[in-house]
Amino acid sequence: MTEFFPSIETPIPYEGPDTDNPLAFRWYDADRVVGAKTMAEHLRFAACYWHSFSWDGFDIFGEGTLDRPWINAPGDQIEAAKVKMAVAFEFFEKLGVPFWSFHDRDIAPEGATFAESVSNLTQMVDEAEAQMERTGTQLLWGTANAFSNARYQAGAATNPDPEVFAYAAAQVCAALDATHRLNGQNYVLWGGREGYDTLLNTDMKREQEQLARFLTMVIEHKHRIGFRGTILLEPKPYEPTKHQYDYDVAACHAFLERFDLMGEVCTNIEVNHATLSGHDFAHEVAAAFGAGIFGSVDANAGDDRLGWDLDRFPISVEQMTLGMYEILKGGGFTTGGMMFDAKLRRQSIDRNDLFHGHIGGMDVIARSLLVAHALLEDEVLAGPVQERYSGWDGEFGSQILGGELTLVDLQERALSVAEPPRVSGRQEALENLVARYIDRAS
Ligand code: XUL
Ligand code: CO
Repeated sequence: MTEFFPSIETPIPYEGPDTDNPLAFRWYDADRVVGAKTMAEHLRFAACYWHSFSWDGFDIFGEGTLDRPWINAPGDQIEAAKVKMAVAFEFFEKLGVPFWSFHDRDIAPEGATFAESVSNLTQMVDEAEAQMERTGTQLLWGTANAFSNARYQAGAATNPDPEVFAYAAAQVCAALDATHRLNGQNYVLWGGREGYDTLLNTDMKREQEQLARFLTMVIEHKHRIGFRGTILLEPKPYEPTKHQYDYDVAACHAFLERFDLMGEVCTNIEVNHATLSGHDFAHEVAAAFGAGIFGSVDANAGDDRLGWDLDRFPISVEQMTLGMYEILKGGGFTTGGMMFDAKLRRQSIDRNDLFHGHIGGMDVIARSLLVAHALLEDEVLAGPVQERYSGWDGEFGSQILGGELTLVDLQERALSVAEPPRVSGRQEALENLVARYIDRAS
C-alpha cells in the first residue's frame, strides 16, 4: 500500500527546545535519563486508534471533515479495516510512539451476528499481531466498545435486561482474549452508558450490583486465561449519561471496597474527566495513589470555557506538571502509561495535523516530567509539607493517631495548654516556586 503520510520521516526526531522544525520533538527525548529511568520508560506514551483512525470529524452538528477514506468505504469491510490498520501502524511507527490502544469495534467491524463480530475481531487481531511484530509497537490496553450499538442504549452491565448484560459479557470476553493475545499491559473498562439519565426509570442499587457482578466475572476470566495485565476502571462523571457510576476515583474506590474487589482493579485517570468531575487532574492522581488504585492516564485535556469532553491534546505544562509530580511521588507507572485519548479539532484537515497534535502533547508531558522530577529531587515541596505535618511525627501526634488518647483526654489537656500558634500555608510562595521550576526546565 502507498504511504498515507508520505512527507514524514521515520521516526520524528528529537531536536531540542531551540529547533524551529514543527515536525521534531523539542522536549521528548526518548533515551534521555531522568532519575532512574529514561523518558520513554517514565512516560510509556500510547496513541489511540479510535479518534485518529475511526473518526472522520463528524459531530452532533455536522458531517465528517477529515480525510479518512476507509470510513464508510464501499466494498469489503475487512479490507477497509486492514487499510485503516496499515495507516494506523504507519502513523505509530513514524511518530515513534511505543504503545497503542484500541476498542474491539475500532479495529474490526461489528458483524450481522455475534459470531461474525468475533470472526472479524480474530482476523484483525491476526493483522494487528503482524503489524506489532513489524513495527515493535506494543499494546498499552484494549477495551470493548459496549456503548455505541443501540442495544446498549440502557447500559451494558447495568442494563435492566439480563440478555443485554450477557451480550456485553460475551463481547468483553472476546475483547479481553484479544488484548491477552496481543500481550496488552492493561484492560480498560470505561462505563460508557453505565449510569442513568433519570432515576424515574432506574433502580440504582440493582444496577450497581450488576456492575459488580460483571466486573467480578471479568476478573475471574482474567485469571482463568492467565492475563497478567491490570484491569482498569476509567472514571467519568457524566456524558453520555447524566450520572455515571464510576463518577471519579473516590467513587470507584468506594465501589471496589463495597464489592470486595480491591487489589484486583486500578483506575485509568483521564485529565478532562477529572475536570468534569470538579477535580484537578493532580487530585485524581493523588486520590488514586492514596487508595492504592493508580493505574494509567488518558492524557487528553479539556477547554476552560467548554464544559464537555473535548479530548484535546494537552497544552498546559502547569496542569501536566502538577499531575506528573503526583505520579512520580507515588512511584510512577508500572503497567500503565500516558495514553492520548485525544482528537484533532475538526478543522485540522491536513494529514500531518495528527503528528502536530501528538508531538505537542508528548512535548508538554516530557517537559512536565522534567519539572516534576526537579521539584521532587530538590524536595522543594516535600520539605515544606513534611515540616507542616511535623507535629504528627512527634510524641503527642503519635499518641493521638495510635489511639492512646480519648476525646476527654484532649478536653482536659486543652484546659492547660495555650492556643496553638498559626502558621502560613504559603500557597502563593509555593505556586511561585513551581512557576520558577517551569521557567528553568531544560
Ligand atoms: C470516553 C473515553 C473512552 C475511554 C475508552 O470519554 O475516554 O474513549 O478511554 O473507552
Ligand atoms: Co479515555
